[in-house]
Amino acid sequence: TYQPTSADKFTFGLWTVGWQGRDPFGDACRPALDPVTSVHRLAELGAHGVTFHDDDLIPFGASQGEREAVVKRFRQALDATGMKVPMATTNLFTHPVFKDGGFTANDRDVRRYALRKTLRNIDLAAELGATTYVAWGGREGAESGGAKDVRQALDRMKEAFDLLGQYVVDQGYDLRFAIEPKPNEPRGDILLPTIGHALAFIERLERPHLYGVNPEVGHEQMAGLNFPHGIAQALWSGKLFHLDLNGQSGIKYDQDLRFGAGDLRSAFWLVDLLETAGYDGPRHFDFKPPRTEDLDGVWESAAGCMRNYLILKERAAAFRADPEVREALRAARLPELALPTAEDGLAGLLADRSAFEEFDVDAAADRGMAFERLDQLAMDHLLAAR
Ligand code: 3MF
Ligand code: MG
Ligand code: MG
Ligand code: MG
Repeated sequence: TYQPTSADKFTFGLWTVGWQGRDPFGDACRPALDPVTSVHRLAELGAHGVTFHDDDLIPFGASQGEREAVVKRFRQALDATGMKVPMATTNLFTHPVFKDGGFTANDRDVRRYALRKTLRNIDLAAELGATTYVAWGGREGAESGGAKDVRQALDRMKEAFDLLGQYVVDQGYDLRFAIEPKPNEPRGDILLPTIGHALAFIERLERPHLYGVNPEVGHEQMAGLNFPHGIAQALWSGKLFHLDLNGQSGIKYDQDLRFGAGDLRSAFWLVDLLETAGYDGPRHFDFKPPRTEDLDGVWESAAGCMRNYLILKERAAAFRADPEVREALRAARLPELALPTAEDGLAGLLADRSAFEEFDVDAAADRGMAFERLDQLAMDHLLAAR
């Protein structure tokens, strides 16, 4: 019946259902949503939890008293519904002070402010039981070549993440960081634009084990990249700490469609991968119900994200269980890819005449790979034609 439960670990950013529809060309077209309402509505729909930027929950510039009152009410909603907060993050992009970035702004005072704003929300994240802290550096970048010394900006980015890591260790928090790559928008070019850039950056940090990635479907697709392939490499690296599920149709602005909309074939392979690779973190949705929708449409869109995930999970499981698929996988020699290429070692490889001197190159070149049959079986399962 595709009815989600808490065990499915579906989570939503407060900013997703709460998006009022403000875009570069148009004003808000929906009322502001009280985070407490969102917690209750999402719980009713079967979600496991919510996530938030500091400013989604506590209005920017709120006094200490206001802050405490907001957190208290929010906590009560969590307690009443059983909803969790597995992840939190910082808004270092909305206020004009961050127009040239947070951790890598040319202005040192802005960088120090960005770090303090982040440290403050890390305390709240830990207090609410979050174990992942996401960092999306949407304003860390440039529109023109001379405006940013990228090597120095990366030094400042490393400095910021090392300080945050030190803080978490000093405080004894059970919290790891997940860097969210995006190639562009709102900056012309953003630093750490793809999963691969982020993975390489992490290895330069003082405590690499504390940092992973939070890849978003649409962000990689904006760069023309294959999202399941990126997720596979993140998993292979032990770095898939969290992810942002949504939908995107090709290389264009960040569409944030509900999960399953956009590139459906990619969504199928993504769910297949997550469900077979042992990923047990949240299935987190970072989408935007289109501006055309009223509040009913917002909840319809949120429910659709979860429903589509569960449908794809069922379709992917049917694909894997189908005996014809197993035969097709064998015909496509997937089991052979799992074998080491030279378990006999370099000496064995060099001594093996059948590997080179006597290798029948033409016969090997003539072998078909039978991938089209395999892919059609996947298509049949995806379209429920089997
Ligand atoms: C922008 C995003 C961000 C991040 C968010 C999470 C506002 O394209 O994807 O959403 O996901 O900052 O931390
Ligand atoms: Mg995101
Ligand atoms: Mg995004
Ligand atoms: Mg997006």
